[in-house]
Amino acid sequence: MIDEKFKALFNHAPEISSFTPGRVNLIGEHVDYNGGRVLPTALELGVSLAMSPRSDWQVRIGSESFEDVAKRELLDEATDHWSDYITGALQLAHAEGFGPNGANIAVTSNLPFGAGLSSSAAITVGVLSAARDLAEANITDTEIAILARRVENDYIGVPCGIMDQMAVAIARPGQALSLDTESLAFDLVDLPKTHHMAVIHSGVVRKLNEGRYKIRTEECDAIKAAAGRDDICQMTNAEFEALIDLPDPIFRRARHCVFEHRRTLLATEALKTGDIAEFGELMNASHISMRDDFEMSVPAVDALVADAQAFGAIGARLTGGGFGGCIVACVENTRLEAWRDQLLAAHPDAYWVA
Ligand code: GAF
Repeated sequence: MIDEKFKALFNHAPEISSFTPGRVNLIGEHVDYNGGRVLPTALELGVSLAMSPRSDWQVRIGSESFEDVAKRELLDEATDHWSDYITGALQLAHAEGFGPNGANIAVTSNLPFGAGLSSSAAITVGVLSAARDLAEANITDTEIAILARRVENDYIGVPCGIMDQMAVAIARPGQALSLDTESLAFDLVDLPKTHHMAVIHSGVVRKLNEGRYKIRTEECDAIKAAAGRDDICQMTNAEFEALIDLPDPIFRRARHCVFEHRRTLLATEALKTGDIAEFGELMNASHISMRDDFEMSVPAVDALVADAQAFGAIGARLTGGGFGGCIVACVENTRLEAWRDQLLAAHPDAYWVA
């Protein structure tokens, strides 16, 4: 499919093509830039990409979702255009010594727009991995994820953590990636076969570069300055309580970071021991913390989560960067269809993703 698309655009076959999944985070939100633990899993949906190198410092990018082929130069600065993610990734691959001197690229995605399912990480990781594989360079998936984060932080200008890039580079459907975002040590945990992790879009579109994500990272910087450490999620009770005089909302943001990290550790253990009821309760508690302490939810998402729980999910919560996007709910297989129909009937703007 993607190879055909590439041929139609560029009149020759690609030298490499690949698929990179999107991700959904099961628990552990806004802790990945604060030294905490996260638990994302890969989706079946994602980004397909085909590429062939050029030697003239030009980049040509065609996509199904956008009509024209974008014409960029390899060393272009970011222009706030969708093609920045690809140009930035190629530019960094080149600067690191393994990328080509330009490229033709076709890209298609079946991830919904503005959903918080890491389509941008799937693109940057996909481009960097394709460049690595073309050059047969000896670079690990973790190193690719670190480079992809640099594209977001330094080229695009979004101060995101490392979760999304690690998730799409390493996780596979059916397994959750239990990731220590400080050391980048990880292990893969099987998801229960008796339950689904359902992903539903609230209908509220959000973008990470629209400002509110950055404000949360700045609030966490204030906690870091007060605590004298970057890994604020790892604070003990005494260290956390010593911050009681921080002004509102900074203290509440700190409370979210410390307890969301601990919830994620407990949820990972619950998954490993098959305690799905406990896992669900931790998801519900995570949503309350995101809603009240981190204030990263919106009313449409809160209503969707409340009904997801009321209609029989074991647990449900907002997932991803927040301020709209998707919820994730843990639902028994046998109840999934009835649950979904009831939920979508009650929320006409919401739709089923995965
Ligand atoms: C976005 C960011 F890109 C991640 O790094 C992470 O902070 C997440 O929001 C919230 O957990 O997806």
